[in-house]
Amino acid sequence: MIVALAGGVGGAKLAQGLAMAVGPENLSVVANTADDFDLYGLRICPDLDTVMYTLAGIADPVQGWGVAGDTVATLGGITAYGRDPWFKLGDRDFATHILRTEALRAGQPLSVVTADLAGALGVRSRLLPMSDDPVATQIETLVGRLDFQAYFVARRQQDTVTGVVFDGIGRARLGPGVGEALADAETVVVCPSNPFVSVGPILAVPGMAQALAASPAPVVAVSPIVDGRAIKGPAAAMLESLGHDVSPLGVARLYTGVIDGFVLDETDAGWAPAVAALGMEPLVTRTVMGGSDDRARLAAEILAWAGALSRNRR
Ligand code: FO1
Repeated sequence: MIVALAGGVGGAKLAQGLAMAVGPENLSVVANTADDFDLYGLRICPDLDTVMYTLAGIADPVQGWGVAGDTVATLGGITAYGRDPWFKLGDRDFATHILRTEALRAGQPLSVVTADLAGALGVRSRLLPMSDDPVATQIETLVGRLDFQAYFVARRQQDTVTGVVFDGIGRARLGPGVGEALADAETVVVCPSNPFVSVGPILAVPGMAQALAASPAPVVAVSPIVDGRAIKGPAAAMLESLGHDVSPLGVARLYTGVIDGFVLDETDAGWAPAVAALGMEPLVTRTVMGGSDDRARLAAEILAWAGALSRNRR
């Protein structure tokens, strides 16, 4: 079993590549749920949905999130009532949130609801929420503490980030199946997702560090920073404002003690010796993923390399 730890779009792309490389049944994806929030009375789980739609082959290829070709009639109706449609939910996407909310209200845990929704869309990999318990990322900024999606979408990541808080993390338990997947894993891949707000919450769930440490698998991470920039989103700005190097090395340092190997883009080959000096094996390759060929090639390359890595993180 291959286990991927994934946030949103970058995580979903590599997860799809891994599914293609090893067969979807041989992949479990542990997804961040700390971006989840309530809107219009519905439970929205952006990272779970981004991974689910991507693995189902129906994700919007341009945005990376939402459903390809989705319409926005419902949002149009909401706008007609004078509300600001600040979070773009397509009509088909609304169906996911409606059914999820109905099942959660009926008492089903998020892990069960997610498995049902993903299964109905034909996803054959296991999609595991990091926790069934609610955790909410809050971003400390110069204008005060903001809910994650207020920072990320409504205010377009314009605020300087001074801290990140995972509200509820102390009470959260690992999602069902997560510990078992890690115990069975051949390789664990930390996807090229934001280390603070996508991977950070997953690693912060009580029990996760122990489960990773106890896993027999090598743990490898892929840099979300290429040539000094984030592939997508605010990772570079966060590294800078939180006092880290805006480089693959800055990311690798955050994973010290957690990972055995670190994948850098070929444009960042010069950082490989410094990554190796952290006690991690570096792999330099082309990490920027366009279409499915790129995703499958990168995934296969990572797995072939990681399979020969020794566990050296402790
Ligand atoms: N991201 C945006 O930048 N703007 C949006 O309006 C938006 C809507 C949206 C709807 C459903 C969904 O599953 C994801 C959506 N995202 C949107 C992406 C999401 O906010 C972020 O990618 C993650 O939360 C960060 O990983």
